Amino acid sequence: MNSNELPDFREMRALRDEFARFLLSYKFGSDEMLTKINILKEAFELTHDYSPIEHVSFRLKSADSIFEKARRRGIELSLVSIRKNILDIAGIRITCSFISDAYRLRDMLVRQEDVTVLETKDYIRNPKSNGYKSLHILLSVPVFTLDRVDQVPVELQIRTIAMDFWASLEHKIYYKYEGAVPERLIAELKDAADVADRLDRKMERLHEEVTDLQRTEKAHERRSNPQLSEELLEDFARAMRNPEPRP
Ligand code: 0O2
Repeated sequence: MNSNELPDFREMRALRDEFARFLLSYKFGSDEMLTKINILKEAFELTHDYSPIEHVSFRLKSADSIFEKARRRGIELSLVSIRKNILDIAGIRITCSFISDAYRLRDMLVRQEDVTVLETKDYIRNPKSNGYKSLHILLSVPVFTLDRVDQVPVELQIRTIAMDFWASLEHKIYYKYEGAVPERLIAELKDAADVADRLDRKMERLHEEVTDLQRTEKAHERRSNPQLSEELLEDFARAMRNPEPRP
């Protein structure tokens, strides 16, 4: 390597390090959100023996797709401008069992004090024309680093298993045809989205029915054996007051 090439190489390394630091703040923001989501999941499982969250995934946009989006939108190719204008660099996708869970989860997350909602796109109530459904919430969370606090934007996509199944397949087809999907496939995909929607609604109804049944059974149990729960509570209180000595 001659002396003329050395500064370029150093410059490139500096740029690469700067970009890695830039991305790191988005990872930290996602970590904050993922912790919140995990806490809700565990708290739910403990309290209700059930969790509305089936699956959580996270991705940072690749450098290529950040620059491609910047180019497509006419955004200046500087980190300052990208930070200001591209707000879906950090993305978290939550898959829920039921449509009502998606909204319940959204409510529980956005009411947290340190979470600021920047934008909501409700593609569940207002699906895209191709049939795409999902609840998108763009929010920001504070990230405390060595010498400052950054408000980091994170895009949340909350959807049901059926919506997720459809979107994954549609995404694959879209990429396979590089955006130029044949009309027949577009129509079939829209049809499949309607089937997925009917399945979601049916599952929601069944879920409500089972929940009502469980509630009635519990109330009946309590009525037919009122002492049982009191006795159990007394036993529990006694055990808490006088824990058995360790062997
Ligand atoms: P990836 O792979 O998730 O990173 P944009 O498309 O980002 O320029 P906008 O308004 O920011 O414009 O997009 P929007 O409507 O909020 O949706 C962005 C993301 O939602 C996409 O991210 C997809 O993940 C998902 N999405 C939106 N529409 C569709 C759709 O019709 N089909 C599927 N399968 N997914 C969709 P990215 O960055 O495109 O991709």
